[in-house]
Formats: sequence, structure tokens, C-alpha cells
Amino acid sequence: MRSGTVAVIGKANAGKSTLINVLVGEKVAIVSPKPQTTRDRILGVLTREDGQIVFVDTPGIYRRRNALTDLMMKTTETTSKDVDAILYVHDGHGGLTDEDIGLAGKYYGLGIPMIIAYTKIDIMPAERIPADAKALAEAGIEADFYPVSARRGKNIKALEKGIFGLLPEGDKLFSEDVVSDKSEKFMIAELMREKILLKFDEEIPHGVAIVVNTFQKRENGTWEINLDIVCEKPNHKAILIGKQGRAIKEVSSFARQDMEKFLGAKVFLTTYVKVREEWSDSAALMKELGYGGEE
Ligand SMILES: Nc1nc2c(ncn2[C@@H]2O[C@H](COP(=O)(O)OP(=O)(O)OP(=O)(O)O)[C@@H](O)[C@H]2O)c(=O)[nH]1
Ligand SMILES: [Mg+2]
Repeated sequence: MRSGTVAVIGKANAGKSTLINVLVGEKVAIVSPKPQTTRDRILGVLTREDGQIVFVDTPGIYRRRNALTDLMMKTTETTSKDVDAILYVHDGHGGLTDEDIGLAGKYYGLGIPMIIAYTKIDIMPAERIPADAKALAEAGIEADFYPVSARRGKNIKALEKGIFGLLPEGDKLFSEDVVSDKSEKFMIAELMREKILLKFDEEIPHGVAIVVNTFQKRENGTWEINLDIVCEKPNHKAILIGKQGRAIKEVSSFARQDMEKFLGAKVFLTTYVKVREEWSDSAALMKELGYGGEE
């Protein structure tokens, strides 16, 4: 039996969380077309008869903007050093620059067994794949290279096999019914944030935190959920609410549908938009909003 932890590392928006969801077979992390979707370290557990892979999703590598980004990058750095293997995710469709090669090289250089998932091959010319594989190898990055598409489920089985091959002999770390280390309440907040990421332009979702105030199952089996959408500026609040509350109604309705799917029961969701100026640059406010509490 082989078991171990695998840090999933790569640039922001590379497709790390999507790949973990597909490998695990369940949604453990939210996904969006905007960079900086993942803020926390999230475990996704894949159990087979003969072993277990504990994926550690990390915030994508991104330019520093504020205290929140700093904290996110620190999470990624510490995670990458404290695992049995690294799954380095590269967005093949985005091209391969010297900077990309440098970044992959940096993690390869840690001396931890590493595998490369070259993803999004469903939306790029196949001819480029061998050339990019060669460029990485020529730069001294001799990690096994797997072209995959998380969206189309292509080559995922082969990648899984490759990852198991890097892990040490050992017993499972989690019981087999566990797929994530995060609570239902955490996922509820994340589903709300996902819908905001999908609906609004970058500046707004980057400054949003979700605080779940009520998360309660009623006797009849339905859920009562009340949450705050905390943003950084009064004009962001106005945009989040929208004309006659239309924007907030729309995102709340999409979020509620996903929450119902996730909890398998009817949800009564109320949302409230609040302003906490510059929370993402204040360590104390960040902590209050649930970031950086687990040092
Ligand atoms: N076409 C295509 N799109 C993909 C694939 N994998 C991910 N995507 C898209 O790429 C975008 C980013 O995906 P995420 O999984 O959120 O990326 P991430 O690396 O976790 O991003 P951060 O958490 O921000 O670092 C989303 O719009 C996904 O739908 C793929 O295999 N094919
Ligand atoms: Mg992510």
C-alpha cells in the first residue's frame, strides 16, 4: 500500500483546483476563471484499495498585492516543503515562458519527488505539447510529464498512477469516507465566494470575504443559512447589491442552488453586504474574517 501527501502547486488560474476535484471525484475546492480563487490550503483525499493520495490544494502563485496575498503565498511556500511529493500544474494553453520554466525549476529544485501535469490540452494545439515537454527537460526539470485535460477527463487515470508511483509505502492517513478536511460550513462560504468570482470583475471578488453567521439544520431537514458578504469599499457594496438588489439576488440564488446540491436538502439563504475598509491589508481583520488563523 502506498500513501502520502501531495502539494498541488502552480501559477494562479493554472487549473489546480479543477484537477484535484476531478482526481478526487468530488468538488472539494471552488473553481473560477479568475486568479486567486483558492485562498486556503485545502485537502482533497483520494482513496483506493491499495493506497491513498492526500492532495493539498494551494493558492496559485501570483504577484503580491496586499497582506492577504502575502499570507496566501506563504501558505503555498510552506506547504510545498512539507509533503511527500509535488504535483506541479502548468496551464499548457497559456504557453510556456522562461518565467514558467524558472518557476517549475524552483519547485523541482526542492528535491521532493515531482510530477508535472500539463493541463487544458483540450483548448490548445497538440503539436505544442512535445516541444514544451522538451523545453522543460532541457532546463534540467526531469519530472515525469503528463498532458491532461481536467475538463474532458483526459489522461487523469495515468496521472493518478504516476502520482501513486511517487509515494512511499505506508498506511492510509484518513479513513476512506473522508474526501476533505474542511467543514460543511467552510464549503458553504466558498460556494458563495465562487458565485461572486463568476459574476463580478476582479477587484470586487479579490476584496470579498464571507462570514457565515447561521448554519443550522431545522427539524424538518431544511437548512437555515445566514451570511455576510464583507467587501472593502462602499462602491463595491453598491455594485454587489446592484440596481434594486438584482445582482445580490442573482448570485445568492446561484449559490443557494449549489448549497442545496452540496447539502442534499433545501436551503433558506439570507445574505447581507457589509463594508470593512481594507480588511485584506490588516492582519487583525483578516484573522477575524477567518484567514491566517492556523499558524
Ligand atoms: N478548457 C479547460 N479549462 C480548464 C481546465 N482545468 C481548469 N480549467 C479552467 O481554468 C480556470 C481556472 O481553474 P482553477 O481550477 O480555479 O485554477 P487554480 O489553479 O485552482 O486557480 P487559483 O486557485 O486561482 O490559483 C477555470 O475557469 C477552469 O474551468 C481544463 O482542463 N480545460
Ligand atoms: Mg484553486
